[in-house]
Amino acid sequence: FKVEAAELIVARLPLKFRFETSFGVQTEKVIPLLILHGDGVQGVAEGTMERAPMYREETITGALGLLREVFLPRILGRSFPNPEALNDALGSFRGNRMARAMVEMAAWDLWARTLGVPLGTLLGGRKEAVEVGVSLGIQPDEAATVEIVRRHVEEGYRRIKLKIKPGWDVQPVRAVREAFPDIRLTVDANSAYTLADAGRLRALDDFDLTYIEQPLAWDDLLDHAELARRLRTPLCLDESVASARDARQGLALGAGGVINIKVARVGGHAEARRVHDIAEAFGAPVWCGGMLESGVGRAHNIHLSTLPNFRLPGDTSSASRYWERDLIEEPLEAESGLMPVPPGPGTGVTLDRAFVGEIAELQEEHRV
Ligand code: OSB
Ligand code: MG
Repeated sequence: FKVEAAELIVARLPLKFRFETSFGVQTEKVIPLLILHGDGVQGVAEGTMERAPMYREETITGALGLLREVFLPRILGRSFPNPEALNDALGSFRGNRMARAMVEMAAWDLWARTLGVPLGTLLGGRKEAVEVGVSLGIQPDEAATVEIVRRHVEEGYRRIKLKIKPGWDVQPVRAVREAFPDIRLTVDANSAYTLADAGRLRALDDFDLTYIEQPLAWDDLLDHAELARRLRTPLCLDESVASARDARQGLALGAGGVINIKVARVGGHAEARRVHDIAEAFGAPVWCGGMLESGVGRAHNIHLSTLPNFRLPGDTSSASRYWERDLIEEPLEAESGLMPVPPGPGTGVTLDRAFVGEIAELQEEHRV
């Protein structure tokens, strides 16, 4: 496929809900998009970095500069046999995996559309629908937590994940477990604890959680391994796995028994598949995380989730939960906790150019 031109867009969408996590409150999403134009087809990807480096170290401003000045000049006007060759052309630049993933993921979509094949099929996936759960932000109190869980359990989500932070952990988990003894329940701390909190975290062992997601520092593996030895509940790594090597070392250390794969966090689909394969070799299940993406990023996530070791429900819940209006034309709605894989070539979804044009705060075209 040939990369003839690229478009960079930044759109903003208000969230339907207030999303509170251990690192703050979010009420809108700033969404960077990259469109790569080939011969009569285009590939689209979404950046999952945010304005501020809260989740990991990357930022939207940094990614835009890097794309303009370094990544796009290396690929514009060139032809590549496949997305991995394009990724190689980005050289051995360090870090910045989310920025790099924008290029790599758009290239996968472009290539799959060139070949007329669904992205998931090209990655080696087989499912026609994937199991999904939901990630629920911190609520004002126990009653509100039980209520919002009830709504999502009734909608059929196959796993409920509660955000926790020090001072708000055992209380919501106990309340939800008492109300719903049989649901698949997990928690996500987004790195809010340290090893000194091991006693507090051990109290969570009483509630039959499937895993505790990223309790310790975003760049730590060793302390997670120590914590894992002190708890019965498995740990799930999110922030701390930025590569297949991190996954191998984390699993070898016993830092986690489960991995949340976010395709952009690890630098794209090829690296995500390597993380998937390594986890499979260790007998560890993976699931597909999310970053409150628009339909563009969510479609990529759904296709990736069709690989066989995605054995636990992902975070890609229905688009209508997040937005009044999505950036794509197709609805991405789960039915009884099953999210259909959008059919057709590539990601199977179409950017709503008119709507994106209306809400874009930046739109630029790059060509050689
Ligand atoms: O830790 O998984 C996380 C959202 C933004 C940043 C980090 C995380 C999340 C979520 C939301 O949990 C998942 C989603 O609904 O997309
Ligand atoms: Mg997480």
